Amino acid sequence: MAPVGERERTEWITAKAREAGIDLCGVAPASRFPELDRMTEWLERGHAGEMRYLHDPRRRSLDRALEGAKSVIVCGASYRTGEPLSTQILSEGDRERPRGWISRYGWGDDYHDVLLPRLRLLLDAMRAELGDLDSRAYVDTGPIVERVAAKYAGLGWLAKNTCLINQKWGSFLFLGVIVTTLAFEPTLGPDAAPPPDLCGSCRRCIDACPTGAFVEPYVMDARRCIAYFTIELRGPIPEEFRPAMGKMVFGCDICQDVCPWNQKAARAGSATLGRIPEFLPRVVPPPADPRGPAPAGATTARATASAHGPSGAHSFFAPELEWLASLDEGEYRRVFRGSPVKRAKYRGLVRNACVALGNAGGELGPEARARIEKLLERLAASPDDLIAGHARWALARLQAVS
Ligand code: B12
Ligand code: SF4
Ligand code: SF4
Repeated sequence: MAPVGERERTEWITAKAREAGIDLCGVAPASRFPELDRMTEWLERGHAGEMRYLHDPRRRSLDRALEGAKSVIVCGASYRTGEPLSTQILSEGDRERPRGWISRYGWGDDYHDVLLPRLRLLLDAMRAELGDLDSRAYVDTGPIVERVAAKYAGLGWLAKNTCLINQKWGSFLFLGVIVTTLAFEPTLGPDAAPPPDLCGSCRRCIDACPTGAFVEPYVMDARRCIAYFTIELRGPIPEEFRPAMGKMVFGCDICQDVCPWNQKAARAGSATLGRIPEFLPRVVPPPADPRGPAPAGATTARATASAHGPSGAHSFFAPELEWLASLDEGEYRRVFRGSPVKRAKYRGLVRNACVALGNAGGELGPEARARIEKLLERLAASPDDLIAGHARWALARLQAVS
């Protein structure tokens, strides 16, 4: 029987989401959220950097995103796997094979490709059971500030590191939304307040951010964030920030890794591990021998706990920096097909790997240093100015710490 009342619809969609493998689901009314009133000032201060799409005026209220919108269904999928945190791994260093850090959210398959089909399953079920309504599903791609919607759907609080944190699951959550003209009962009920802010007096994320990206608690200047530099920025990374980037080659997890709520979720063990296997770190088989059988296709195996895959294979978990810096464009495409890392583009990723190699100087043994200098000299002669410039910077930095 089709769910008729607003409350029944909400119970029904929440159960459907669970069936689709989604860890969290809630419904918010498509009303004006007070956080969005701060958006204009945030943009005027220039905090969005080159992310022009954030200026889209539809992002400031849900009814501008979809005319007649009544509800927004928000889904959260955990991407927390059993692997250690960046703060545990990178401090160890590796004299012979320095390793970089791909942010946890980039280890597995592209979350858009994993979450959107699940949201579309919900959309199909809604159309079949509730009639032909105007609804749209988005994961990042729509003019919606998903974390704000998630707060009012009861999924968590907007924390000082600007992430949405759920008390049980922590913040390693991907969010996706369905905006619809059909009314569902809000999960929090008509008068209930959203989940309380549990940051309290803590400020670990603010103090740990290596580039000082939080201009005040709850406010990020994206132009100082390593995730922005390594993923969104297409040109050169400002030199003043390069040393502080350490060995981050795609995104950054520090302000989440130091958060007690993620550490608490980790201590809870398997109860808070995500249910979606596509988010486990990929392992890339070595390129096929040109004299051998057909080339290996997209990445297949997954590494669950180790930094290394089978012999000759590379894991996305703490990958070798020399491997990343020496990829050619064809190999880059093979390795990162269907991965979030492809957003950085080839030249962006090699740029990032050069910076990380420059920052690895202090820990290198003599053989590794000689090999890396040779690699950077080759990249410094690249016809691509972006790669060549960052390779030259890395060489100079290595020499400065010798
Ligand atoms: C642009 C963007 C980025 C940018 C900017 C980040 C940012 N803080 O906005 C960059 C590239 C830096 C980035 C980084 C990351 N991102 Co991102 N990103 C987005 C995107 C596409 C839009 C977010 C947005 O609209 N930002 C605009 C600003 C205005 O939002 P805001 O920071 O929340 O700003 C508000 C506050 O400053 C507040 N405010 C202003 N003044 C004051 C004062 C006080 C006192 C208070 C209380 C508040 C306040 O008002 C502002 C307006 O609402 C969303 C997807 C989506 N469509 O929502 C994903 C999204 C937010 N990102 C996500 C992820 C996973 C990441 C990374 C973890 C990836 C990584 N590891 O590198 C990092 C996390 C870094 C961090 N600490 O936020 C997830 C977050 C999930 C979660 N649990 O929160 C999202 C939702 C993607 C998804 N679909 O899952 N991201
Ligand atoms: S992602 Fe890294 S650089 Fe960006 S705010 Fe968090 S700690 Fe700072
Ligand atoms: S580290 Fe502390 S202040 Fe930062 S988000 Fe976590 S609880 Fe909040």
